[in-house]
Amino acid sequence: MRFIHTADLHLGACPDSGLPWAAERKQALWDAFHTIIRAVREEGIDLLLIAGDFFHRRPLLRELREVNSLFKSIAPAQVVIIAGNHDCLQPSSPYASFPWAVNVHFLSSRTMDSAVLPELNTVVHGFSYHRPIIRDALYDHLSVPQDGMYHILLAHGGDDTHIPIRLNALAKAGFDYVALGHIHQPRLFSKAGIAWCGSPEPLDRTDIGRRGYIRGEIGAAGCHFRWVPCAIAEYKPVTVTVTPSSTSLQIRQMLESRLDPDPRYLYLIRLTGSREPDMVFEKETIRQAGRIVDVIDETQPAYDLDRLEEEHSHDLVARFIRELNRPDAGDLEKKALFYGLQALLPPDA
Ligand SMILES: [Mn+2]
Repeated sequence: MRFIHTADLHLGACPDSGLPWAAERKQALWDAFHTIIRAVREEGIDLLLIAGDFFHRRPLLRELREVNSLFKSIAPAQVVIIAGNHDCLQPSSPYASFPWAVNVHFLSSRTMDSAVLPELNTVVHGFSYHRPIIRDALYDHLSVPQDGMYHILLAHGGDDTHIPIRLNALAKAGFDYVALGHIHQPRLFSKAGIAWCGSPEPLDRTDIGRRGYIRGEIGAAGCHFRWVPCAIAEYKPVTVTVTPSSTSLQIRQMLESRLDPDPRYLYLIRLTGSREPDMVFEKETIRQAGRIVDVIDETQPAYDLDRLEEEHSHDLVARFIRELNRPDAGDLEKKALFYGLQALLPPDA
């Protein structure tokens, strides 16, 4: 029995909203779904598992019609879905009453339910979120019958406010495979047969690294699965160390030669090092170096402390510098020193 496990597609989300490529990013989430549907069709997949947060928020009726017609097109492959915290099943959601195709099994109950798939000798267990926050460890005390069928758990969560998950407890429950959603980075526990597949496309600038889905097989030899990359975009953090002579234009030119111009890469730039005390780096100038989602300035002002101490030998500034600029000063003291000097000194110091 061959399966594809996906989750956290967040259809309808708008990553990089306000940036010039935002429309492309929104479309990329739908493209990821189309890629998975194509993989099901072309690779002879029997079962498509969607472990929550299929939609970023309550789906629209027309969106459900859209996905349902694609699900219908991959029959006889079976599809099992649960709702996660983002697309949780509130009473007014069209999720609750949608007439799905016969090969689609939506586990809409708020308590453990199952989809029995006799043609695949498989039972998929799971339930849906009906509210965005669930603090109870609802997956901690499960066990499956030894009835000769394959048992899969479809589940969503893994942090304190979205069903805390203990891997040890899950591993003991006896599932052939546990298909998890909610965590956007892929995390595979091959021996335990448990995995978070991660989102197939990164959702925002904190979603660093590659994204994809899981393809697996359950048979007499047990369950084997691997992660398959499919994302169009990839967010990459880049740190730039500046010096007191650096300017915004220089940083932009340096980045132009350093960043891969392939539009799939989206960069998050972090500036570190020391700058002229009155230097303000212009983010818009730096951004022109490529597809840069943000520029975070963590530079420290390069004060000439000896000169300042001499010039201010009769006031608070010199005492402040002596107090904080000790050879054993840590990062916190250095920061306090820079912030303190910014506050104490007139703007043209
Ligand atoms: Mn989630």
